[in-house]
Amino acid sequence: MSTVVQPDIARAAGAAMPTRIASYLLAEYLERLRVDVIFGLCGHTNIALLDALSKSRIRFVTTRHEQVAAHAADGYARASGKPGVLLTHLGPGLTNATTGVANAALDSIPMVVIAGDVPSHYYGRHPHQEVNVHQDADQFQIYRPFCKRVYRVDRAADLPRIVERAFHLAQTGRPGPVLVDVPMDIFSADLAVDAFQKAPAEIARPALAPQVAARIVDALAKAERPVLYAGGGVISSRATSALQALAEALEVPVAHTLMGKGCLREDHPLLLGMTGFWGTPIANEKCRTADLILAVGTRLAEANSSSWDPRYTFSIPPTRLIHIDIDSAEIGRNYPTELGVIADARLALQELAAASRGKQYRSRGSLRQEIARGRAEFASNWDHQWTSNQYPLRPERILSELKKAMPEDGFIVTDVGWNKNGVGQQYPITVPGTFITPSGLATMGFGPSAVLGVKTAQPRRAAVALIGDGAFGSNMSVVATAMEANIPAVWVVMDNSAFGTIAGLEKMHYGWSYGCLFEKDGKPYSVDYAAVARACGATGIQISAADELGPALCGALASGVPTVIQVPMENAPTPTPGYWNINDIYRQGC
Ligand SMILES: Cc1ncc(C[n+]2csc(CCOP(=O)(O)OP(=O)(O)O)c2C)c(N)n1
Repeated sequence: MSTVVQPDIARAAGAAMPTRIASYLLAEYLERLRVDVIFGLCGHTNIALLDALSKSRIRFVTTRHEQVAAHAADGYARASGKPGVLLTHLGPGLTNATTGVANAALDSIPMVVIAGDVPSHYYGRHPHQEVNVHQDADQFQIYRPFCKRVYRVDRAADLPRIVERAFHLAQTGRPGPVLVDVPMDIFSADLAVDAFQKAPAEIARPALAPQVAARIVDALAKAERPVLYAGGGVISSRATSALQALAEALEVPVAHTLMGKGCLREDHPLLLGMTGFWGTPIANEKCRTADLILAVGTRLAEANSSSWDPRYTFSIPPTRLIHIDIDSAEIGRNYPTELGVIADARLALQELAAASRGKQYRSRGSLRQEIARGRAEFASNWDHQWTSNQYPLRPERILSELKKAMPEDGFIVTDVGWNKNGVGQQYPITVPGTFITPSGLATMGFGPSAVLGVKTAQPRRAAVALIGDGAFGSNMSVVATAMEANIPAVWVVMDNSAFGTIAGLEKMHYGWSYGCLFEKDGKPYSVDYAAVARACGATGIQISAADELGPALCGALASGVPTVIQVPMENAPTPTPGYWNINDIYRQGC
């Protein structure tokens, strides 16, 4: 009987092929994949890789909580276009990072998570921190619901193949996180010096066939009230120029999701704005009354679709829907679809733009005037607040000061709360990709940490985290990390002494905000976040009058020092022109 021997193992064991320790080979392989920064936190299971990283060109940014590292890796991926890389310890390290990795997954962000694990020779015996309640050495399964693939490396010889697969899968198709769970003995195993050879293949993304493009362009040209609807896929695939060319060629207005914001310059005459609960009335109305919508790179998810209620944002049918997405699972899920296309948003929109050049289309009548009027009418509800001197400040005043202080290509990183909803609805973004926000999982805690990754990816551009005090308070260690790693991020803390958005919701339905306010003995309780920043060696500024904010922002951006600007703010709700079904669910009484 012949014995089948794995060639890599045979080579590793044979005298002919020199070997080296796997972690050093891995670090060099990551360098060759152009990984230049890894965010993470140490543990006894991953220090072998840390030592290898210390001898590489890769920068390791140590955070003080794995959720921070995960969001930072996510922010880095969004701002660089490259996969984010996260390194965690086993058990509590991996579980601490779950929220950040799941958030990246639901926003289709490419990420490779490398986690240490228990020594493989102790699987199941409960070595220190093993997760084995249902199965031996089971920790990697914790990531299964939201990772594209979870790998546990059971043999050293598999490490090169699995790491290559992880980088391949994270970036191809619909991007997302992949877990590589590495038992610590495998980091220290011997591998043949040439074990890490294969690099992820270059991928030609799926394009749109010219005859399909001609059909779609024809449908748009003949439609009476067509709308282009752009999701985050348009931003992440860098398809905004093609979208603009298509919109202009056929004079079709453009609405967008939260993550699609920035798909057209905010002052473009064909831009309708964001749809849904926190959208704009003109975007909701034009989508609801459209005869044809071409949706690109969007999940048509609940918040942007007003809980799919046909009275508010989309009424499909009678509206016809053509939907282009990289993920076939998105097509036809929420609405009947006349034509679904699996394609990369940029390639598809480029093909459509080319096919639409010079094409005759139906008169759009007074469309541009209607858009201008609709947008101005809505803005008149709140634009007078842009100059409000009120103290605590109006949130709109904070936006206006930020707009004035920020270079056009600066990044605004939000969290959840007024910041996300208000920026999505009201802030004029003019450069695609400069609005970075958590949408799918919408986790509180994203903004303060993600800005670290954004600024690391684009050190020469401004990066401001616009966040609530709830979010900032949930992990203030970001300031210490910024100091240690010399990441001059700026945090603007919109301080309403509450989980304000939820406090407002509870107040509206139940008449009070029990459990949502920051209070001590029945009185508002406020943390001096600026002092916390100073305690970390960063700059901390307390705003005590509205006109102090502008100079504080300009100074912070120019200083090159991590800065926290604490801005007392009224808890004013974001206007909600759309609908959210939760508001029909709450019931009061016993
Ligand atoms: C981890 C997490 N917990 C809870 C929520 C629910 N939630 C949505 S908005 C919000 C309030 C956020 O408060 P803050 O950061 O102060 O911003 P504000 O609403 O006051 O603008 C909460 C708790 C969430 N999205 N994520």
